[in-house]
Amino acid sequence: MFGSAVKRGALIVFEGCDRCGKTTQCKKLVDVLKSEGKNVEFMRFPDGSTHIGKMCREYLECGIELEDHAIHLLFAANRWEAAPKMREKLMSGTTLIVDRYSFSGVAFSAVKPGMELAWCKHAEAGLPRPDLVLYLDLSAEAAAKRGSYGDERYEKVGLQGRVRETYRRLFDERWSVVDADTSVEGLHTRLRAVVVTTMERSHHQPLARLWT
Ligand code: 2DT
Repeated sequence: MFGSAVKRGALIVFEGCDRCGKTTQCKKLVDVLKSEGKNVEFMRFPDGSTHIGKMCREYLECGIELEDHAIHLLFAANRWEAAPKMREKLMSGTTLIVDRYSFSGVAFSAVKPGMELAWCKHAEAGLPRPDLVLYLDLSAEAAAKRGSYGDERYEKVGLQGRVRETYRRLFDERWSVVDADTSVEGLHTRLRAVVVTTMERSHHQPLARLWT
C-alpha cells in the first residue's frame, strides 16, 4: 500500500500527578479499543527496557543520585531513543496510548531549585507532538484518600502539589483536562469518547514536532 493511503495513528498522552489513575485508564482504554479491532498500543515513560530507562528507574527508586540537569536529560534521552520507532508506528497506522511523556519530564524537573522551565522544555523540543494530552486532574486531598504514597523519590505531598501547578503552565489547545475524582468506569467512558474523536481527526493530519 502507498504511504499516503495509510491512515496515521494518533499519539495520545496521559498526564497527571501520582494516584490520578493514569495507568489504570491507559491500560483499560488499550484493552477496550483492541477488543474492538482498533490498532492501538500501550507505552509508558520512563521506558525501563533500555539502558537509559533503567538508569531513570534506578534514580526514581533512590538507588543512584544524579545532578538535576543530568537526570532531566536522561529522561528526555529515553524519549528520543524511542522516537524513531514511535514515528514508524504512528505513520503505519498504530495509535499510541502513552502513560507520561515530555510534560512529566518538564513538570517534575522544573520544580527543582535552579531548574528553568524553558531549559527543561528545550531538551524535549522536536519529539513527536501528541495529538491529545489527557490531563487527569486530582486535588491533593482526593489523591490522599486513595492511600498513602510509596517510597519513590517524587512521592511526596508537597512536591506533587508543586508539580500540579507546573503542569498548568504547559496546557495548550491540545490538552483536555478531565476531573479524575470519579469512578473508573465513568472516567473511562469520558476518555474513550475524546480518544476516538482524536483518532479519527488525526488520520490525515501530518505528525508535528513538539515545541518547535
Ligand atoms: P510512575 O512510574 O508512577 O509513572 O512514576 N518522571 C517521569 C520524571 O521525572 N521525568 C520524566 O520524564 C518522566 C516520564 C514522574 C514515574 C515518576 O517519574 C517521574 C513520576
